[in-house]
Amino acid sequence: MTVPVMSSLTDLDHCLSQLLDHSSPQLLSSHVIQLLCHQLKSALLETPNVMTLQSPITLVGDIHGQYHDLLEIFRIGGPTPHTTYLFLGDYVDRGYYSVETISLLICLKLRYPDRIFLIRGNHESRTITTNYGFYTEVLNKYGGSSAVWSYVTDVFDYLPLGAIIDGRIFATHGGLSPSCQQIDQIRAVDRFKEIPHDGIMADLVWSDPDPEILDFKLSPRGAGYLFGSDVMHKFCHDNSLVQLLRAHQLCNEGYVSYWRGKCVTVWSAPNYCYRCGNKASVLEISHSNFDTGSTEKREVLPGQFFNVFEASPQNDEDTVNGKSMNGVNEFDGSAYIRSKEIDYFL
Ligand SMILES: [Mn+2]
Repeated sequence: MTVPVMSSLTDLDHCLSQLLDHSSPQLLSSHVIQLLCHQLKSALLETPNVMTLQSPITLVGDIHGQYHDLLEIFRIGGPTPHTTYLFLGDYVDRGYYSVETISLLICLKLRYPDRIFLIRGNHESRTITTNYGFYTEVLNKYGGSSAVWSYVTDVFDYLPLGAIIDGRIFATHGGLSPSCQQIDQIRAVDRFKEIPHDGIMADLVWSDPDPEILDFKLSPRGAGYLFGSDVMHKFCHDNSLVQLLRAHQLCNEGYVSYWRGKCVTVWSAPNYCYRCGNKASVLEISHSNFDTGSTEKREVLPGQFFNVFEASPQNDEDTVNGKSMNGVNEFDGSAYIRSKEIDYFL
């Protein structure tokens, strides 16, 4: 089937205004989302698995459908295209606004391709989104049709797996893999598919640092690995890197620094699931032209600033109401989350 391309910036600006210029965001039609997804897939086909990016750049961790908190990020971190953003994945599931969140990110990526960069998280997956909210939200918001879910999860297969910033910093959603010693091995992966259960691609989106260990250890999440100090240092050394930046784990203060800043978690969903009461942050990198010797006693590296923020007022409203404001009352998110035993871990 030939899908016409919606290429005009006017069309994109109209979509952005639907999402941004109303007191609550207006859903894009299923047909428009189909066109946007088709266009984004063509663009991402040309994008390498590991993007090459430069500072200044602002890194954003998990969003998980918390649309109003995403808008808060643009307020505190600067609007696009003024600020360049690298999003580290987990755009959907958990929160009440996965549809609006991913719609906005797709439109921004198409409108400002050199200012917005998106990589894949473990939730950018058909299996996970079927179980953790996005699929159900699409059914509720699009009159029982799963078409939008299908278009968007097709795009997920095209998202890159990581980025290298200033040639010195590696960014990915989860972390390291025992199957990957060289960044070139990530570059060689065929990423255009559902996230497999194991192997490099799975580990990149599922793994977590563990300050208590030295080597790799199976992850209690049931996918990916815990990685320790020795493997972290060896990976950086062997790839001429100074740091790994990642998301994927709830941080009460918005971020956590491991091994004197060698590995850092950025978490960008404040009051996660409308009940955790945590802060969130974005990481602003202004430069990375420090010498490695000068970083040894620091938790945060020179040129890096964690802009910490609290939940938006609308997040609080969602907490009070226990349900969304966008006509999805059939989908009682709070009950849904409870029924999953608040497996925040995922
Ligand atoms: Mn994750």
